[in-house]
Amino acid sequence: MLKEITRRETLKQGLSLAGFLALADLAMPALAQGETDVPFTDYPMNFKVGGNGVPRRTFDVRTLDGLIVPKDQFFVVQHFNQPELDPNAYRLKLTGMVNKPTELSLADLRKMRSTEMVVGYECSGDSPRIFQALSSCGRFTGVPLRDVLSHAGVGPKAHEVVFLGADRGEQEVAFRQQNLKLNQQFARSITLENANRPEPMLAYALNGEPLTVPQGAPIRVIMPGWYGVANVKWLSEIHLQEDRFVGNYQARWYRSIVGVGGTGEEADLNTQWMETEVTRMHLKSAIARVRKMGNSHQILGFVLNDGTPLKSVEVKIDDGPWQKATLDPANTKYSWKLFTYRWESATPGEHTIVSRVTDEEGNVQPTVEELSRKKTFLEDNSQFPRKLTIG
Ligand SMILES: Nc1nc2c(c(=O)[nH]1)N[C@H]1C(S)=C(S)[C@@H](COP(=O)(O)O)O[C@H]1N2
Ligand SMILES: [Mo]
Repeated sequence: MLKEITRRETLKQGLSLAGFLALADLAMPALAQGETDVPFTDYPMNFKVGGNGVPRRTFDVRTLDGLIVPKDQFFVVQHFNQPELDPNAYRLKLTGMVNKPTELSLADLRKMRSTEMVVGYECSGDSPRIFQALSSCGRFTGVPLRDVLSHAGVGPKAHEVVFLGADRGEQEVAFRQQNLKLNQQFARSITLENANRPEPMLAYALNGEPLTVPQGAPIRVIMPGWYGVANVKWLSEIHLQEDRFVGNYQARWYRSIVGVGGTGEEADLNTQWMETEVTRMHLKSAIARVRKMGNSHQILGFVLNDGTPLKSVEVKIDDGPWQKATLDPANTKYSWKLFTYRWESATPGEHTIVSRVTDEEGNVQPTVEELSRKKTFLEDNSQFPRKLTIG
């Protein structure tokens, strides 16, 4: 817990990059003949996960090269340890308001109807600050969550589905003047309504291979369209209850505080402070790489969102107009959505390029300025200007 407090303090001071990342070597991707990547000049050229005691892995978006991130490059984040569960002894418990308390082995789950989906997601702490390095996309295979729930039978009063991970650690839990140090399992919840949608799954494979231990083996939750924190790894128990679950990582650690109305000054009587849970991903686009191809440059980037169809992705060069980018036809509803823009006759010198995405419900990716009323750092989907020099 000490390291998390330290991180929170660090973030408060705006030194988050140091908390997340440390400098180290990382290989750049191979390119086709005659193509070269134009390096970003505002980027720490080499970076990897900071120590902090908890093994994390970042994905260098400059290596983006298709919808699927290789399994050994997919980003990894968690709060506690990475428990190694024996797949033969593994049992998923279904407890609480179920018709019959049930234990399912890995073989039981693999026998059930399987589903497969390309899903892209990011940690809600991902942001331009850390060069979007806590995001990835892969093909997950598993069992639809609602099949597992109906197998155990959902009791008539159940409303809330709580997922418990096998990982545990000390959490500092504040109650008024008390500060309790509790050793607890990682736990998150969703409503029964969300659990019964067709997409959520209990996954056992990524890109066609069994999950590794850091990825939550042998079974994890995948909530397509949601921030990473919903995807509980090392799933050991699903608990059904009537009331809302308000655990530390549900109701307190993962929330945003945004001022609405008035001036947005902290003491302003006309500003309403909205405190919301971290659930579905907020609409984001980011430029990942710029590749010189013959006489033109290709700008490649990705979009992450909740699955709402997109209206447009646009790219702006310096003070020029917003220009339409092209979405990759291989994109799927819950994948990250790749886009390209052909930049013709780029003039030598320094340039700033930025992308912006709009969905069919009229949501537009905000600028940093437009997000300034959010007082907390999670869910930072602000536009991400990049700098580069054309030779
Ligand atoms: N059991 C467990 N699951 C967890 C977490 C955790 O600490 N414990 N962290 C969550 C968070 S904050 C994120 S962003 C995602 C990261 O998933 P990944 O490591 O597969 O990329 O896992 C989520 N699932
Ligand atoms: Mo996260």
